[in-house]
Amino acid sequence: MKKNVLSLVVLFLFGTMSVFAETKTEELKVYGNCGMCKTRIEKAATSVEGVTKADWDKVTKMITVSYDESKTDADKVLAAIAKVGHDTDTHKADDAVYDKLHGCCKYDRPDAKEGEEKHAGHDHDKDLKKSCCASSKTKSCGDKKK
Ligand SMILES: [Cu+2]
Repeated sequence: MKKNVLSLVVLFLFGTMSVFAETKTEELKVYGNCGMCKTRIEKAATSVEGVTKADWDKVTKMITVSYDESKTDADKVLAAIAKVGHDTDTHKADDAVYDKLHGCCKYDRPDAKEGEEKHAGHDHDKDLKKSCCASSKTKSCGDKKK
């Protein structure tokens, strides 16, 4: 008898959950540098059907996304973000796409190949970061592409 009550409670809980599960909010790791990255990442995330909110933090490198679970999932969101050049823990951006990013957006890739991504001796990217990414304002970077 007690078991029956318990399973009823469990069933009830699941029922309640599915009502609230329509919109799911998750925090996910996305690699990037500056305000331009933020714009690019959030634009990619919100372009996924079902995503209602996307907010990327350039300090923590975490994106908070809210989406309709019946329409999409975290995997699709991360895939869309990787497509515009930003690595995530589950999806890697194409090298070609990454290479086209603005200088100050060339974040340190989590799986950077030794000697290839990091040139010892000169540090263009560091200087760029200092000059164009010191400010959190998106425009300060000056989008040079296209
Ligand atoms: Cu950037």
